[in-house]
Amino acid sequence: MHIQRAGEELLHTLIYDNDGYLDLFIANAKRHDAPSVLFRNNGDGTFFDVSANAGLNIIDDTVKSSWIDYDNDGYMDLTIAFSKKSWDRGEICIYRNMQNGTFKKTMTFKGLIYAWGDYDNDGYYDLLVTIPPRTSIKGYKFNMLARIFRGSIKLYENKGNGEFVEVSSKTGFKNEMGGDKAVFFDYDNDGDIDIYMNTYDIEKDILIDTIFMNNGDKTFTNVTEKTGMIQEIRGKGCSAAYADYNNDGFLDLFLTNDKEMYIVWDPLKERRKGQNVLYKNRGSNNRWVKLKLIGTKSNREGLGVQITLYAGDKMQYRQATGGMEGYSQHSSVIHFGLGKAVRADRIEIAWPNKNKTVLTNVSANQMLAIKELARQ
Ligand SMILES: [Ca+2]
Ligand SMILES: [Ca+2]
Ligand SMILES: [Ca+2]
Ligand SMILES: [Ca+2]
Repeated sequence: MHIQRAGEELLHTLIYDNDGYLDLFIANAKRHDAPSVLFRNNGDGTFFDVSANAGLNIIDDTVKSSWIDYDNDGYMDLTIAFSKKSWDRGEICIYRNMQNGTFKKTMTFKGLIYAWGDYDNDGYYDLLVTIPPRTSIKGYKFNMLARIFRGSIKLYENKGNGEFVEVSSKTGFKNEMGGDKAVFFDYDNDGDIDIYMNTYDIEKDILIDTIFMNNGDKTFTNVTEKTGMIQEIRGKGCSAAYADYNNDGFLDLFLTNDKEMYIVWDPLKERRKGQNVLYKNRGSNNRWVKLKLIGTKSNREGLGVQITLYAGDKMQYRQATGGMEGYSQHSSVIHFGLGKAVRADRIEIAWPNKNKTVLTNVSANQMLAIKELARQ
């Protein structure tokens, strides 16, 4: 494989044709004037450029791309965020995998940043889209004519029939100035995925690390103060990645930061460099279970695997994406919070090549390595 493209590129492996070999998608920034490219893995150490046939040779200004199977048909679909010069600053496009080697753009959402996660535990991934606020001119504090434009935080519920319904106000996102980088993860292990997000305080001119706790009833509550996160953020939030770095069963958070002052530019203020931050999760009495997937017939990393877990009266659903998330990489271990349950009653693992693994009565607070067994 020879890639003759310079500049910013976003590489993502996936299994778009479910043949057990990981393929490669590379998005490109428009200023480099080169299209995105999809390489099919031939399985013999070589790759073949299938971008044109797949309909993915796109020339546009890509901010982020990632793979998720939004319609649960077992084929990974592609999400791409493009930067635009409109008020909402971007467009998030969903390209559906048509199962025949081609992709079709099925949906477009206004916004710049996105994250996928099943917030209501119905087995379909929902989409969170954020737009940061901005000012009409730099140095707005010194110019009476300058205006501040609010950004937004929008949550779209996936109805499972191809329809997405906006539920932002109902779920509690209405007063924020806007959002930026966001990540879904169950920080308190109660079985409902929560959200980490950068939000803004325009007056103080700072970005705020914010945790929105999922209340389990389709609403979120800002619990940042309770979590003990530091509120004097040192810079422009760049990326967030979760992993249980100390193996205590609670997901921890690593944040990277660029130079401070994102929205407001003040010539009298020195732009200090942002620091990276590792937040250790203090945990609780809630229980958990972790899965490490080992593919044999499907790809070795288990990418594209769909996992459904039942504990008590709760169902949870995850897709294995290797932890890929735009500018950061989460742990690839599949993590479930179980709340007070002492076991998961049933865990169903659907591998990309249609093999199925079913586990029953799995005790809480352990990590299991799950090897794919060939169909009998
Ligand atoms: Ca799909
Ligand atoms: Ca859902
Ligand atoms: Ca939670
Ligand atoms: Ca931890």
